[in-house]
Amino acid sequence: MGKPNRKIAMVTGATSGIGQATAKVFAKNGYNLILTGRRNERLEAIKQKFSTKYGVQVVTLCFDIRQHNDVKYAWNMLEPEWQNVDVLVNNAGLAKGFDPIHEGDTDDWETMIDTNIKGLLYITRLVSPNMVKRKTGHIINLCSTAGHEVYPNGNVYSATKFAVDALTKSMRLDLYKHGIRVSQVSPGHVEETEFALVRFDWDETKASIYDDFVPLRAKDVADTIYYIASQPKHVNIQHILMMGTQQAGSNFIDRSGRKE
Ligand code: NDP
Ligand code: 8X3
Repeated sequence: MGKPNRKIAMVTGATSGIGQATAKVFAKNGYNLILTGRRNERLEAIKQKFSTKYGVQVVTLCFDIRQHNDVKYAWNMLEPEWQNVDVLVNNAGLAKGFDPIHEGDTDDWETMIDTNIKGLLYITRLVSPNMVKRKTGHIINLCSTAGHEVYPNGNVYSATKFAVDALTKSMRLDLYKHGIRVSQVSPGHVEETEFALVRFDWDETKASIYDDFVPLRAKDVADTIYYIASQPKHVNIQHILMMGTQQAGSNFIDRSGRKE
């Protein structure tokens, strides 16, 4: 891949859902892309589609974000010009399981902590030094309503998103003096994603959680992320908390039917 001649957006977890929709909106707006995920076939298909349709350059990095050495290796394989990321969207993440604390699966807990907290940190640690060097850059973290309030059986997932909220705030304190913006988006339920399927181990019945109300769509969140990224340089939108109209909080959903 040659030298990029326009701005670069790096989106983690771009093989599905919010990450894929975010990659698309940045591509539509002329950004070159670095896209990450574990499913290489999907990454390659998205690369092919976006580079053809939008005329942008796309680099794919296939790794498990929990494996620090693999993340470092992939990053170090990038040509130096590609390491000058303008916008980093820390999106890769997941919920696994929906059990009360005394019945929780500790492997699920490890997966969520390693992905949502440690993975986000590994990426940020690699990408942010060049932002500091260049005195420019924008980091946008995917939090959740679950990062601000808890709900029954949400325990460890919520804890990881409370951690993301703390990291967004503390990253901003560390980086604002270097001209770097740090922002966060906290959506409620979002369909057109694999989130519920992953949480419930691909059990489609259990994952049918959007049948009786209209949640946000992946594109709604992607457009919000792009809105944050496209403000003038002196403006930092620190946080957007967003839900579908039929949701008023983690524990308040109007499930009386989909009001399209
Ligand atoms: P999806 O399951 O559709 O997408 C998750 C993405 O994260 C995939 O691209 C997946 O890629 C990637 N990912 C997961 N685990 C790993 C890993 N170990 N290594 C590398 N990549 C990984 O879910 P969403 O789009 O909904 O989720 C995106 C973010 O939004 C998450 O942080 C989630 O917590 C947050 N969120 C989601 C909400 C929702 O209701 N959907 C609401 C609020 C926040 P691959 O499998 O190819 O590795
Ligand atoms: C995803 C939204 O309510 O399932 O972060 O935790 S919720």
